[in-house]
Amino acid sequence: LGPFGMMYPKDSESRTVKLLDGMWNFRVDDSSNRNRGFEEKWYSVPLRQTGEVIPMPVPSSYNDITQEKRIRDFVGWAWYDREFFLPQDWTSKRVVLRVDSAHYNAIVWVNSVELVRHEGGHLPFEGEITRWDIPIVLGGNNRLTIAINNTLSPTTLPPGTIQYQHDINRYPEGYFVQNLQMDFFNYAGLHRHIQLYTTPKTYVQDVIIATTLQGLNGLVKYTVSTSGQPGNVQLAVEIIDRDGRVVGHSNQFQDTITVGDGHFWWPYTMNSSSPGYLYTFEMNLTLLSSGVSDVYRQQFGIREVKVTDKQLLINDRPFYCHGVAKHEDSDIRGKGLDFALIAKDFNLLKWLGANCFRTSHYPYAEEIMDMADQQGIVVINESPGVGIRKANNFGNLSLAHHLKVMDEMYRRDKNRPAVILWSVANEPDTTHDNSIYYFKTLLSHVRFIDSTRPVTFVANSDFSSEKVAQYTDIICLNHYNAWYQDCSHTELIQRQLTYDLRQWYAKFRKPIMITEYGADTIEGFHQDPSIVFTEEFQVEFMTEYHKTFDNLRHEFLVGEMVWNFADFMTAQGITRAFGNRKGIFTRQRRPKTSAHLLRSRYQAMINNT
Ligand code: GCB
Repeated sequence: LGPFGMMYPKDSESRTVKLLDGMWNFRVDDSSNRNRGFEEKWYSVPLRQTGEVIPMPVPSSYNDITQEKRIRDFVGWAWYDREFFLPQDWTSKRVVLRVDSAHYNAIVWVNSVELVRHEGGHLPFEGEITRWDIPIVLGGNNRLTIAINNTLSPTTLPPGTIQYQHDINRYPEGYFVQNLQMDFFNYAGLHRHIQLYTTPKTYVQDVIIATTLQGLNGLVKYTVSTSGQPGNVQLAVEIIDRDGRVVGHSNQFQDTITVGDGHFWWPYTMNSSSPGYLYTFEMNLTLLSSGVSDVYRQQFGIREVKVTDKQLLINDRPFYCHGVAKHEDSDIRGKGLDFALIAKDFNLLKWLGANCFRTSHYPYAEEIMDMADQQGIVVINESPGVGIRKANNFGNLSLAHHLKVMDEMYRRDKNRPAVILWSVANEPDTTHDNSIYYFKTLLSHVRFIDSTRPVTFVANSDFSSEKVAQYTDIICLNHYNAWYQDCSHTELIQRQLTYDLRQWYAKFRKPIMITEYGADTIEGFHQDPSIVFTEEFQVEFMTEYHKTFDNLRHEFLVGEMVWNFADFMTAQGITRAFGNRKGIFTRQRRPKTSAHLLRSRYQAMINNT
């Protein structure tokens, strides 16, 4: 996992955070070999970026910002740079640059020297800029350059392919397109915050907190790792409740603290008076020779997740997930982090009465995960392993990268109470023989690094040919009866869905969750009797699914999630009119009729729990 725990940068007595959000310089490298930026060293300080650079907001996807198709649909290296000032009084500090998300491959330079590289678009990475070989200027300006490449290949996550066209009568020389194996636009850019933060030279690197319940008490087992040697440093740990009371403490790097009569972390639908209760785990590390301390405060919740053969239990009580599958997606900013959008989406989740969402189909921003922790919204945390369908996606290179991504996800989100389930992939071809070794290895690896949460993948295979589901803890299924099969025939939904789910249960004997069901619907389209794409059809379609869910809920069904929370952008194609329109909200978050249907269903469920 590397030495660092990827703790989220936070201000404290010993740490300062400086955000580098704002307008950066930007250009795409659309030269014929797509390599001009490296040949001309666009990262080098005296040259900076040559040619025309344009202002580009960070965080944001770059695709929808300009009026140029070549930028929207660009495939290759895009270059960002900016200056930043380093205060003189950071002299005795360790200074780290953290990139919360850069899609997909990224190389970072500080003052022309390469700082760090990273593969993967949805997880943070960082590098220490006070490293000996980086010529930083304290009390002056420095230059930061980040080149990102959004090309998806058979070994990236998500995978994709580059298809060259060799017919020179019909295509110009070297013509290629990026083919996707997923149903969302491949937005690219510096999608989340870029931050600088300081720590003392001896600092807290990471903390892993795992909780269990013992009657009314919470057992908080933790491991703190630090850059200092045990004999040279002293650690003080305190657990502090919401009212600022110290309810537990220790001086050990590894220990179990009992929090008597603890406030457990509950989903808001299971305990509306005190949902999402978070404690603070405060670490104070002192270097004995100098007396310099590092202070870091990590939020956590006391809760326990268990799975039986037909139930999902949170704190030993059955939990039924009624929620949505989402995307990070909106007008103009694409997948760019936006606090207004985050707040709006959580307000809409509450308005609906949703108690859970899936991070389909990649890890979401940490700021979104924080809201889920705080508000008691349960999260199925999904990796970017979407569309692993071709035989060459099951190779060793793909697997090695997928294992690394799961490590990075765990490293980032391990202490989040909201995360109750890891999903390693969405709709892989698990009827393929090559998928068995791939997924057995992946699922057992995740169980090995995290024994406190169940693990799954999201399937859309037929129960009869499924080869991997037996290795999961919960079966997650996407079903599109009366949409992709028997289109428009809502009268078949109950029969087909009931048959299928019972077969799945009979074969695997594990709880089942429906992680997707939905129908494309254009707001304002109406017809009675309903036809596909109308608001009436979406309502009728969902109503049939709901009847089935209600029948199976008391047997083995542990959750339902509509596809999708909101309309979202996809690649252009003849089946997608302005993107995927299965949202119950429009892309601008306006409710379709179906949102009202779901709201009355979910609100009634809350009142019955
Ligand atoms: C699915 C995929 C999702 C698609 C959806 C659809 O099964 O998991 O990414 O967007 O179907 O609408 O086709």
